[in-house]
Amino acid sequence: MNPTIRFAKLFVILALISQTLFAVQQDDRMQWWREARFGLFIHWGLYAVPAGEWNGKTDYGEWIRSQAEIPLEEYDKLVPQFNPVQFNAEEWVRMAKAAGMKYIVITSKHHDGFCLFDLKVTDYDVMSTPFKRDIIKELSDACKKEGIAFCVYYSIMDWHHPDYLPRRGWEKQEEPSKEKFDQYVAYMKRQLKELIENYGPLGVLWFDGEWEQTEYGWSAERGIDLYNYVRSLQPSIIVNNRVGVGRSGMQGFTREGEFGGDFGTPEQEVPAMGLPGVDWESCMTMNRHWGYNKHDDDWKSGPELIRTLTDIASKGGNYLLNIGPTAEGTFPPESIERLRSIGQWMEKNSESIYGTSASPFPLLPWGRCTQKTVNGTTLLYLHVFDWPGDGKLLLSGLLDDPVKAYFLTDASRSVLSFERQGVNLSLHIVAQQRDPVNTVIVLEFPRAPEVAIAPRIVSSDTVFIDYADVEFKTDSRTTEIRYTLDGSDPSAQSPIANAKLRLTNSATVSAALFRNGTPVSPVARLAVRKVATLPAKNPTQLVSGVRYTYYEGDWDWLPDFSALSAVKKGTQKNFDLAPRNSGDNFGFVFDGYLRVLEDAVYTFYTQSDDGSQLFIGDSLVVDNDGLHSIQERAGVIALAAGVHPIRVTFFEKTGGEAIKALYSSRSIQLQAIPDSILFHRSK
Ligand code: FHN
Repeated sequence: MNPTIRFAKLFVILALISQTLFAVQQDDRMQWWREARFGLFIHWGLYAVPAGEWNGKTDYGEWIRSQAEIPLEEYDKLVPQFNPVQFNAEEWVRMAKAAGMKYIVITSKHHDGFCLFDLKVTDYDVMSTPFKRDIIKELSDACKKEGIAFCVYYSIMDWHHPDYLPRRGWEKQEEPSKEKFDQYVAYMKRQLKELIENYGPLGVLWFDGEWEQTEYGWSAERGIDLYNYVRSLQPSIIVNNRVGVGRSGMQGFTREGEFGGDFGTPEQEVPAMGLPGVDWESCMTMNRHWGYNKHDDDWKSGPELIRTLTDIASKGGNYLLNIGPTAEGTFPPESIERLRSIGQWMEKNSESIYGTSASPFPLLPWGRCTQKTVNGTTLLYLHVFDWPGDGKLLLSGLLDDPVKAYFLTDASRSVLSFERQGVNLSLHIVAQQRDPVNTVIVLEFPRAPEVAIAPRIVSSDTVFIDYADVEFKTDSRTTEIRYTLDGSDPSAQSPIANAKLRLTNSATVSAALFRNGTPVSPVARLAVRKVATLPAKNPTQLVSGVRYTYYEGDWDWLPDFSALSAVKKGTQKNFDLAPRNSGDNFGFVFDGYLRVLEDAVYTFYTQSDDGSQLFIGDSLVVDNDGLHSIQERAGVIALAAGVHPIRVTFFEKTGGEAIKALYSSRSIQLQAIPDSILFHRSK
């Protein structure tokens, strides 16, 4: 065999082996975390002393120094006031464990830069307070004693360290530089080395504060470097996606093509559906604040928290539930009560949460479902929130009968009867075992049951100028997919989908699963549209770059810039944040022309903090408006080859700021719109 071919074959084999080995190592490392499903988040630090109140305003939390614009020397007066003499690590851990929590993530350093552990690299830590006890050490020891995984939150953003920039928008700005930020990263690495070597092994390193991306500061490259660094110190450590810059805002998942660490981090929300094969954890507060706020009485109830835990587990995620302890070192009584309420339910039902994976059902109107396989038997755990009035619990699409059904809390495992009507199975459930919050019923199967859910219709394009290739997908093993193209429901006479379809006209594709000529699943639908391209304008006297107009103002949404007076105008290569006077309360309008080389459907994106919009000609293609951390939105438009007007608008209120415009097409891989295709008219 030709040596080159032999080498190529060997290379492919080695690549496959290393990919498999990586996946196995990844699974081994993540296993305890995936099985845990439930953890305690603790936000604690100097900000507990003011307890949310400053100069008469009472809605602050852990962001108090930034939001109340407290100068550093003023904020540091909290150091001698931090003396949580009632802190008892073992008591905290016991309460978390009794609630069914398997890991604890505590803020070792939040954005204010203050550290709850004894450090050599800085005195801005708990040993400089009257308390003089190493909180992280005590909590780490208590976790080890109780068999709870000890994990730490660590903020990349640091409002105290002189080498972290940008400073807060209201502070005196300093000239940033890559070298200066490199020094800060070196400081971070020294801190993390002390954390891992003196308090480890850590379960999770929960990074945060990654969103202030600047040309000199935090970036994807720095994130990957830091991930590799901490993994080199402890290979088994798990790291969230906020180590990099790929997180899509509070939705929390990692944007396609970006580095995402080991798991996604939705915040204060639960995704509508889980993503198969993607690890994620929703972090949420019990009231409205992460850090302690003595005025915040807006507490979620125990039942609500139990159902949230169930909802998250039913989608294959973890729940990181937060407590903000007081300056005295205690959990708020309301938090203790909720831990107790969750614990009472978990004591009887935890097997329906731990080690489970996502529901095989798309949606269940009366509750949720989790599942696991034990010794070859597949167990479905039905979580009944809303009890059926007629005592019949409907499971539509369950094509296999369970060999056994019973209430999880029924020690006698008395069998529940059920009846089948076609693809629907209904369980007869009498109310004697009912739990008012969440009643768990177990269905046992000899193998994973088949659930007929609507097939997935996947199209290369939903908008096209020439053709769209459509495929049909299902996990079902015993059915066939039949489809129509006119929006009508498929029937036993409709064609079977057994190959890719190339559509050259607009269509509404409908598809369903059939077994023996009978439809057994809901109908899936997808509209695909054939469109004409927008004609090019092809203006003359073009020169490279775009025009920018800079404005200042305090907005929560993009303003009508045409009604405002410009502060500054100029030209620059791309849609970047041009030189500006402040880090907050400003906006830009970028105007110019974009050259595309072929007739095609183009997808445009903006990634921005705060709001942005992108127009081609008069068409609003991307709407990413509003107050948010880094968030990506996209839109499509068909363009004829040539030059088209493009306009990008952007505003920043406070905190991190960033704007990036990207595009893609069938022949262009997702990328920032290059300088080389951006122009403006010289006159
Ligand atoms: O800014 C922080 C906030 O203070 C808190 O720590 C949350 C918890 O995930 N994370 C950031 C906001 O996304």
